[in-house]
Amino acid sequence: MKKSCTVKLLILFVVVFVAFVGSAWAAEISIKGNGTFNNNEKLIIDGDFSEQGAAWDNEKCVWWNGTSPYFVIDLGAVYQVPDLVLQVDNNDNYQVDYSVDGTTFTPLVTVKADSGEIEWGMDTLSSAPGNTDTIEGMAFKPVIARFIKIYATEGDDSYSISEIQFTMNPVSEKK
Ligand SMILES: [Ca+2]
Ligand SMILES: [Ca+2]
Ligand SMILES: [Ca+2]
Repeated sequence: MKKSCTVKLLILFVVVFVAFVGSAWAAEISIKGNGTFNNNEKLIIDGDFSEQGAAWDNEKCVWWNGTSPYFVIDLGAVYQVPDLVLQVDNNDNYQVDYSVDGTTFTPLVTVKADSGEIEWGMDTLSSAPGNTDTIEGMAFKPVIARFIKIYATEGDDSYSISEIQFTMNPVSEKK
C-alpha cells in the first residue's frame, strides 16, 4: 500500500515535471506581427513548411500586400546564430535583421527574388552550406542575437512567409 502510494507520487511528479518543461520549451520562441497580414503570425515559427512550389497564399503561409508589415521573433534568450532556413514567396526580396536588445537592428541576410530553384510559389532557402536549398549569397558570419526581424522589401506586392528557423547555439560565458 505504501509502495503503491510512492509510485503514484513519483508518476505525478514526472507528469508535472514534463508539463513544466514542455511549457517552458514552447514559450521559448515567440513572434509578433506588425501591420496588416493574413493568417496567424505563429505559422512562421510553428516548425511547418509548405511544399516548395505551393501557392503563396496557402493555409500554411502568412501573406500580405505592401512592404509595411514586419515580424519580430524573440528567441527567448541571447544565442549565437550561425545560419538560418526560411521559406518565402519565390519572386520577391525579403530582408532579415538581428538585434540583441529588440531596438537596434542590424542587417543579417537579404533574400533575393532570383535565389532558389522555384519559379512559382513558395521556395525554401538556406544559408547553411551543403543542402539542396543552400543559397551561397545568404551565408553570414555567426551573430549574437535574441531578436530577428523579417519583412518584404520589393517584389510583385504579394508577399508570403511560411517558416523561418535558426540554428541557436548557447552563448558561453567563458572566454
Ligand atoms: Ca510554418
Ligand atoms: Ca529551394
Ligand atoms: Ca510575390
